[in-house]
Amino acid sequence: MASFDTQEHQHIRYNPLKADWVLVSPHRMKRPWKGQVEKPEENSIPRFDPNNPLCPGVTRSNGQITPNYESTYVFTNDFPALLEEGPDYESHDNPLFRCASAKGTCKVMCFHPHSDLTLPLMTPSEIRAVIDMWVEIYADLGKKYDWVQIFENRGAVMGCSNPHPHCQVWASSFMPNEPAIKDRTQREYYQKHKVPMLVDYVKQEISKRTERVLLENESWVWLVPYWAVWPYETMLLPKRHVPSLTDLTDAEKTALADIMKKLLTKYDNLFEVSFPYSMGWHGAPTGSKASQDNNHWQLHALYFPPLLRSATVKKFMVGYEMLAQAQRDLTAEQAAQKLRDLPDFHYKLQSGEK
Ligand code: H2U
Repeated sequence: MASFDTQEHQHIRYNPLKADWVLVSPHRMKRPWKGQVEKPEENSIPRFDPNNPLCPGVTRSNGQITPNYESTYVFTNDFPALLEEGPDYESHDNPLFRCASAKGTCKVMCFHPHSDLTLPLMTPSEIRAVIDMWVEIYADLGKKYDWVQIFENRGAVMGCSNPHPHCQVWASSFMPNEPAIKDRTQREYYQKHKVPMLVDYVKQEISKRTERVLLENESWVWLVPYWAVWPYETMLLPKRHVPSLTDLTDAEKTALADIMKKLLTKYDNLFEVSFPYSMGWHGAPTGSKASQDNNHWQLHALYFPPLLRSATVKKFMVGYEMLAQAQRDLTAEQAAQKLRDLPDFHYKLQSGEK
């Protein structure tokens, strides 16, 4: 019997943040592939579309006119999943039929007045304006709500309905499932080891186990987490202990803009397509939870891209994933190698396109 090798032999890996496991099957990478590999035609997006309500000067569904903004622009979603007002209710008497009222607000944030620009094609100072607005919204909505979820769905394949560069912010009176689990696991780790889990994790990744590290600058590290599930899933983390977006220094925000431009360029270069993903920020909870000890929290951004083999072949989380647990063929280390080797100059700029 050959000795165990994570790049050759099937195994399960533990995600300490989510307290769950992923099945890794590297031997399946050797199977023949007869599926599509070609690159689709990219739809050209006009800089300004008089019918797109996210463009400056265009009328939204509710009749309001989007102002002639020149940087970022935030408005309340006309079709929000969470409303600020509603009757209070709580019923936990029957363990099978628990229910509680939920309140919140949903915002849409445009990154730039031009529809044909994505984050990697923006200048570092334009990206810095996006970061500053993220910090402002998080601080503002965090005064009232326990959780502020900033997220970007990029690409139609991720259900994004509008090509204009934008993200959404949903703030809620309750802690959603994903951060609630991470609050527990990080607290338990902190109590046991006296250091925040993700501070410890980053320290070990950059000092001892560099095979999953993709990019680093003075303040940030971009890596494929050991427990990644999606083929090219990554995390972006500060090097020092930073519980939330509002704890970032001016220099860290500038360094964040710089590393975001590079990492998003590498993502686009992988299949020479505007790389679809869902991304978002997780950090210390807010609202009524801001006064508790949140030192166990470490700020991090998560990137979940669905693409697997090419611009057209995506991974489906179905079958075994829905019924048993997540599974991947490409190892985290193989994905890291591919991403690391890509140029950090955008393919569209290489070919002279704007
Ligand atoms: P997505 O493409 O990520 O779904 O974001 C677009 C959001 O913009 C979507 O949630 C909102 C939609 O409800 N929207 C408005 O609030 N008003 C409009 O006039 C158009 C789109």
